[in-house]
Amino acid sequence: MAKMTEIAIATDRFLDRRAAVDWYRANRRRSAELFEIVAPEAHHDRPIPLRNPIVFYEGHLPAFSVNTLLKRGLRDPGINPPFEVLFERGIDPEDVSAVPGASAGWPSRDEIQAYGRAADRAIIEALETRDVMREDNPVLRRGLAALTILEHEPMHQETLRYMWHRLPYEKKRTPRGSPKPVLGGNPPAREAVRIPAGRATLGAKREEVPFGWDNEFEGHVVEVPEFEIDVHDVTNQDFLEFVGSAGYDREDLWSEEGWQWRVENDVRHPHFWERRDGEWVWRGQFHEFPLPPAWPVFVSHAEASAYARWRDSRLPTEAEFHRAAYGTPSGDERSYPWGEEPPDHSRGNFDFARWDPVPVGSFRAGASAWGLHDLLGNGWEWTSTVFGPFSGFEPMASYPVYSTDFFDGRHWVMKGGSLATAKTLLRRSFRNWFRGDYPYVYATFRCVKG
Ligand code: AVJ
Ligand code: FE
Repeated sequence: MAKMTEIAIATDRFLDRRAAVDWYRANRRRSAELFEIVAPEAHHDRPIPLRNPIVFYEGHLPAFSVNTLLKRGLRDPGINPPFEVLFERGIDPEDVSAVPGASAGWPSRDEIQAYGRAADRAIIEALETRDVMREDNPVLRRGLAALTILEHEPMHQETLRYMWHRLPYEKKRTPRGSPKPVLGGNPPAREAVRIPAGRATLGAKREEVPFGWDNEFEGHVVEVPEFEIDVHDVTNQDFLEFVGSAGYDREDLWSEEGWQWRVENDVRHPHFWERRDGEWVWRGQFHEFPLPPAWPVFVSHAEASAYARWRDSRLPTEAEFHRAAYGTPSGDERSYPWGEEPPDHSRGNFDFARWDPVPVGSFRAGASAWGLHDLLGNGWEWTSTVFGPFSGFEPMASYPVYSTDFFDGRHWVMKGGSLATAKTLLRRSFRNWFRGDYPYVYATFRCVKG
């Protein structure tokens, strides 16, 4: 697998302090811009009932960096210990009844921002001057804690974006210079390709990447039998057929939990869709559009699985996704679907270039060896693989609870990346996951047979 030059800020013995500080500052600037979008009075709102209110995240980002690099790594006392407990970790409850008490108890935004500024000064000083790379400390080995905080922040920039997506339009303002949406016309014809049996590498070897989250290790090779997979993600137009043929009323298409979620919440269409005067509209980040037929449909795992069954197919396994995305007819494997070159905006809709998706198949330069489109960007892709540890898994020293709590059989692996995924997270081994009934995230899917 090729070197990840874009983030080669650390080698076994050397951390490019300048690059680390630049990356940290760029992260903080992007987060600040995101918080500025939200109207002042809405910062204590909870746009997703299963997540903490917006203010939590403004505290969580600096507190996570303090907890991880300064306290766990450098064994400093911290900056504001009560904040470092309050803002330590987000929540992932099963249902709203398990969400801890409403807005009571959250500090003011001014206090949180003052904390953020103090944290930034201390983190930058540490990255510039302290011994943040030490072989004798597993938290600092190969710059682990520094790289953990540098990847954590962009990961939450995606959380913020899909959370903002749920805010009413009057509670946010469109940043100047935002690109115009590309609605497109009709989608390309539905098409599938046959992928012959062959090997796929999942995860990464610890020594082969500068950084990976714990669930990416150990890298290993699996044999994948032959299968047939969609060239494009399932589109709004495709999914409209499912809605039109009463897919939401047919219990036989749904898993037991999926059906329960559907009924209890009276789900009748994708969360991003709404009905207005007898027409479907798509609720974009800053505008509503007549349903763009060629955009990938964003749905929960439960909806994706029901649709796949309706089409007499199924979701790909994690291994099939790898084989389709990174495999080649010659048997070699690539670092990215298109080859070895690092991601840029000609390859897909990612790295915060847009607020909403674009039509499927918009990036010819992003196609895989088998001719599949949009494997990275535009929307994460649900798989049929339950999120679990690879053989050789060990909780990471810098943040041991990153994955383990989610190895509960109720979370599913998503691969690829969305419009709101930073390009630094687009490495082949990166794994994302959510509960099967989580409809808020920019997640789509494609169907497989065989
Ligand atoms: C990997 C996206 C599921 O948002 O819950 C952020 C990432 N973990 N802070 C999440 C995460 C701790 C996580 N996901
Ligand atoms: Fe976090």
